[in-house]
Amino acid sequence: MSLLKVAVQKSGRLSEDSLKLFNECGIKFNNGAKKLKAQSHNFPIEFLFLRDDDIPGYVEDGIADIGIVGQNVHEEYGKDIEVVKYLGFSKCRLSLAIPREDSYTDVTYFEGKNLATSYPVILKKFLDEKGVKADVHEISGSVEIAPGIGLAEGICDIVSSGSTLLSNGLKEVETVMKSEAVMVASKSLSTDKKNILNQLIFRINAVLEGKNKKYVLLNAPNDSIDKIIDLLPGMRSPTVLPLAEKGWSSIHSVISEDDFWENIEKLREAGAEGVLVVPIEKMIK
Ligand code: PRT
Ligand code: ZN
Repeated sequence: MSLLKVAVQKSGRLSEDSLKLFNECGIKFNNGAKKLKAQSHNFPIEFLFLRDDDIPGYVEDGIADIGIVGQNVHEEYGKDIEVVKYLGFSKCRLSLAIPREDSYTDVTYFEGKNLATSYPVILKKFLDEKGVKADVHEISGSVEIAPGIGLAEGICDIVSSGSTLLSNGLKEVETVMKSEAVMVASKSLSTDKKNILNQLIFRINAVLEGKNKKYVLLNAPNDSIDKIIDLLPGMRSPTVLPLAEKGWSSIHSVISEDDFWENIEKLREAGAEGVLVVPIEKMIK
């Protein structure tokens, strides 16, 4: 029986959410001592805990079969591996930033400038596409301090809330790429391993589908049922059950969180009351 070897970040911004995802997929393992490896006892998976920068290369070389990394790392290393699932966490962007006091019009600002980044491949590709020639210097950490110490005139770095740029006197002027965590896989998996990966992706889909959806239960007078059903299309069609009180029904449906907030006023106007919104743990279409 094959084991699918999964590379996840040992410690960092991706670690907790990556392990949480496997946990929500019902895949149990013991990672107590933060070892290099751990095997699940209820799913044919073995975890390898690595630095995120090493994951694309290890997946390409077959040391790991699949891995979880930021799209930024996947693009930068450009390994011959494929993205098999967008995971929706660790969202951020790779942006160009310049000193706050400088005025900015467009990307031609960067012509002939010195730029510091940990993502030279992605940045050079972006500048090439825009027809801008700049000097790109690779530095491995604390990119945001480069302009302050005279090392560069601008930077290209990961931005999430923007507070790191702000506290270093910088402003974000161009988004180079948007990123989220992705599952990457080797292009040469055996049939056995592909089957395990498909089972894993089936479970991940069920978890991700459930995340944005809510189970809604509400009471309504029978003559409002049609109007309410129009507002709650549900998976196939909503469930309608009679209440003990004559002339009233309980309506159950599944709705996305955004649609729920958009429709709540209309539901109330249509006669809905006693509305309950319940989280969904897994959803299989
Ligand atoms: O040790 P190892 O090499 O494994 O980890 P690492 O230090 O290289 O990576 P880590 O754990 O910092 O980030 C892993 C991945 O998380 C990145 O490749 C991104 O895909 C994603 N991610 C999401 C982020 C951020 N948000 C983020 N805010 N990566 C880094 N940052 C840093 C950024 O470099 C900057 O210093 O946070 C600062 C900006 O944050 P704000 O909120 O101030 O804008
Ligand atoms: Zn790293």
